[in-house]
Amino acid sequence: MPDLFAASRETEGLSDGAFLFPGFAEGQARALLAAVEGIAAAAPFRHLVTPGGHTMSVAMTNCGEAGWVSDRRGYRYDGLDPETGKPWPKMPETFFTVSARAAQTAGYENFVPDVCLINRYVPGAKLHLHIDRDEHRFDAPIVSVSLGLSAVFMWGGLERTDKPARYRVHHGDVVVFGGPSRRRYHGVSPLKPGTHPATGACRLNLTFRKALP
Ligand code: MD6
Ligand code: FE
Repeated sequence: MPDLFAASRETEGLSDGAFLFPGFAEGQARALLAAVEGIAAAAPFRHLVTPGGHTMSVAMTNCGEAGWVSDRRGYRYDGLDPETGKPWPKMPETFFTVSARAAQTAGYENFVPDVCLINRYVPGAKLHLHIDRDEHRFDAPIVSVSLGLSAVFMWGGLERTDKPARYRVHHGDVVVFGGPSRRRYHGVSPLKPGTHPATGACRLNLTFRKALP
């Protein structure tokens, strides 16, 4: 079958210190998805409530030493899952290897994440423009792996009003951003309906961070 994406499936520099690597994690996708199933069995996906009282359309869970959570009190990293009262599931070995390899390819050596936030999008789910600002370590990049249905990733600037560029992210694509791009606004447009052989009718996104001091 001809590869209709061939022309655009090259590494893209998004901005200083930020890259999109098409298909970078495709070979590990099955293993990553199997691991997500195990994590979700112990720490189920849930729709968090924002401090403003809105229920997020994206369902989330975490693994690692802490997890990103939100409620009426605010956003934070918590060592315990508030739903179960237990620590988050351990970060699987494949998560460390894939994220470190991607970070290194982007020029960030020795990336060892302590948290992986797992986002699940069904059709219509979206993520408003935001900055990832709840982590302690802004010297470390964030590595983001897309699995399943494709989505439009919005890549903004340092101000909320900067008009974002739009990139389609597909199954196995990896975005790494750090350095001068670490505090850029970004988001995900409402997911279009569809089915993907690996995930069915959803998109999963793994974001690896160094969140703890
Ligand atoms: C997503 N990603 O792609 C949402 N944050 O589903 C993020 O919010 C994100 O992709 C920080 C770094 C990379 C990301
Ligand atoms: Fe983010």
